[in-house]
Amino acid sequence: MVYFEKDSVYQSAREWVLAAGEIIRSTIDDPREVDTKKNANDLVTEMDRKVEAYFAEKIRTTYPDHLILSEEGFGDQVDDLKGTVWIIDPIDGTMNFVHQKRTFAISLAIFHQGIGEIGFIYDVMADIIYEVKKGEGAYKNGQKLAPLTDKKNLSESILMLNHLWCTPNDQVNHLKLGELVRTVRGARSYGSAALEFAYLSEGIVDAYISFHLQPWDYAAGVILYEEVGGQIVQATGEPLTYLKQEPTVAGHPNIVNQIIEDYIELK
Ligand code: 2AM
Ligand code: CA
Ligand code: CA
Ligand code: CA
Repeated sequence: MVYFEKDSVYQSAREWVLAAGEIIRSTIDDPREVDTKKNANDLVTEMDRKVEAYFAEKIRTTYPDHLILSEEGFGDQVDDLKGTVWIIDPIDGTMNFVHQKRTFAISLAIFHQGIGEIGFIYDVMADIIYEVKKGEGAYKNGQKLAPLTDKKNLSESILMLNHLWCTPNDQVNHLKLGELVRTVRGARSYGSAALEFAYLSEGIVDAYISFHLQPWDYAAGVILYEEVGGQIVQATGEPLTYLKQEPTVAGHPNIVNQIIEDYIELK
């Protein structure tokens, strides 16, 4: 049995998230080289790598038996969630970071023996930290987030989505997107999956569809959102695996199944 000292791991992680945020904030206006990854709009900067390297160094020094699953290559090969695994996106919303210098987040989750125990989503420029210890409440800057109690209809919901889903793609055979955006009250696209989960957890938006999320995009978000009673599943309705890219539907429990059954046809 691997010993897991939740409170002290939590305190370390929180300290590192805030410190990493300060590194980003203090250099936000510096000139910046932008590289591309899979395509011309898939951006990455030295800061993405620097922040991830910062976490990797801290974790490996302090907790040498923990594993890291992360976006920019400083992590480990992680094939299952045995032991303690840190799932990290150093900058979620790199395009916002580069173009808008706001609305991006550090997303950090800690799993122990397959269970999401700790999550942080840090809106760096707004200095807003969303944090959760499983079973002990979800918080936004120290204020406890209320459970999602009111019943929700799709017709009075705000839906978050990526505009690319109005174009053909290789995962979804048919998304009745026109019908869906007509049914909901409004649609939004913030460009940071982690912040979109944070907004869901605050209850200021009600649903989110995304068909290509990686574990580091959603790991902290799932822990936070489930703590207030939100639901996040694959577009098939199955639970997320945290180990591969997967289509994701999140929302108020009243409406997740309705979106999956009435509006999405997977390939
Ligand atoms: P990133 O900024 O860490 O890459 C933008 O709609 C959201 O989708 C962001 O959370 C972004 O994370 C993520 N994203 C962008 N491109 C992606 C890709 N090719 N695969 C998975 N997630 C992606
Ligand atoms: Ca990226
Ligand atoms: Ca991301
Ligand atoms: Ca990222």
